[in-house]
Amino acid sequence: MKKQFLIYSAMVAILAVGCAPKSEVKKEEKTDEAKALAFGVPKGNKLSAAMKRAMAWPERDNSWFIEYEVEPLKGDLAYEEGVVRRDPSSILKIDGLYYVWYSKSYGPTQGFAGDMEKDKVFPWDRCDIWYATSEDGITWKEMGKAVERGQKGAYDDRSVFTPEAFTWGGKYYLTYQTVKSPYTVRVIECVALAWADSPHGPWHKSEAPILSPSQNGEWEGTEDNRFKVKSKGDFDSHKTHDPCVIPFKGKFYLYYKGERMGEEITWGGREIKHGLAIADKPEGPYIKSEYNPISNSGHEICVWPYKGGIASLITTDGVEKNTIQWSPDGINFEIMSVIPGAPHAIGLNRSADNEKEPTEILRWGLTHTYNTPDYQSILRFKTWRKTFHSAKGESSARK
Ligand code: AAL
Repeated sequence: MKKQFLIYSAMVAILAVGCAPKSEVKKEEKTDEAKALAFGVPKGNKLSAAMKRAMAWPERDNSWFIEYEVEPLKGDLAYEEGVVRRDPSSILKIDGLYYVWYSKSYGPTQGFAGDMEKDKVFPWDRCDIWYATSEDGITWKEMGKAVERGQKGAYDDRSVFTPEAFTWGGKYYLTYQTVKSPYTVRVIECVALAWADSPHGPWHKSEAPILSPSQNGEWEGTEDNRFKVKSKGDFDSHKTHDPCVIPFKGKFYLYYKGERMGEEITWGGREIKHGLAIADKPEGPYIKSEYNPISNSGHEICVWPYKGGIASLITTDGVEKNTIQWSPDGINFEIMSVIPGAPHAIGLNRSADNEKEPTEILRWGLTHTYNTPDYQSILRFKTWRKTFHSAKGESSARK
């Protein structure tokens, strides 16, 4: 038993040192006995399964834990009935002005019961990518279309949506989702790229998608039903979504969400995982990582560089939803904190000093909300570190 405990303790120590960002590796690791006492385990007691898990977590560090609230935007991005504005990109600060790109469409959604050639099947169907600017991140001025759907017959002729933005080498890049008409249930969704010399465009679109689903499952029958499969294939066999490129370690890391043919409900949510594809140049080619999938949960991608690695806020689906994770290499992520309810579809403020502390980049940013099932609008969120809990009227002072 004692030997087992020693082997387990060694594993825990390796895990803790291996996982923690460099700055947080304490010079002197506490002994397991000291750790157990710090957790309030009575001296000499055995460790329950829960306490073994607690001891395997990185050093008790509160800096990854946040609370948040959302507020409506003002100006052109305030909620407008009849208009969909959703899935904001990262916010770039250029010459003192904030820029955001987003999906925009008009009118109600009919869904999949009618004519998929003519109807609008989702709020993100029949979208173009628009952009807006702001001096304070609260009041926004809509500037017009950035990237439009392609001509009939093109790979992006039906909808271009869910953009992300980054800059590199003096150029501006947008990555986004594409769909070719008709927008059926079984249609594949790909990722494309556009680039420009100015945030105001003109934008040059990639001739073909830069990332596509693996499509290595097999549909059963010809009914337009995504649950009927002979085989499911990889985690991204059906759709590749929510692209976000981070320049990292001299390469370009494209994080994305994979949807699977024959998707099921697992762990109480949709069967969703994140993938990574890496390129030497911003325009690609992007090669899917041999470590894919790099998450077991999640939905929209929300990733940022921190302490030489990559942090990721995982929301919505899967057993690890509502956690912030960190990896030293952009691939092997460990849970750092749990964030109840975490905002979705986040557009991060890329001008933040994100090395200041783990969640500095989350101090404020953009998210979206469903005002009605048909219409969504962009909101601002703000977060703060959770540092105390006290009853009404009770002092929160510790000394
Ligand atoms: C979002 C994103 C993608 C999906 C749809 C629009 O939450 O995951 O963008 O395709 O919903």
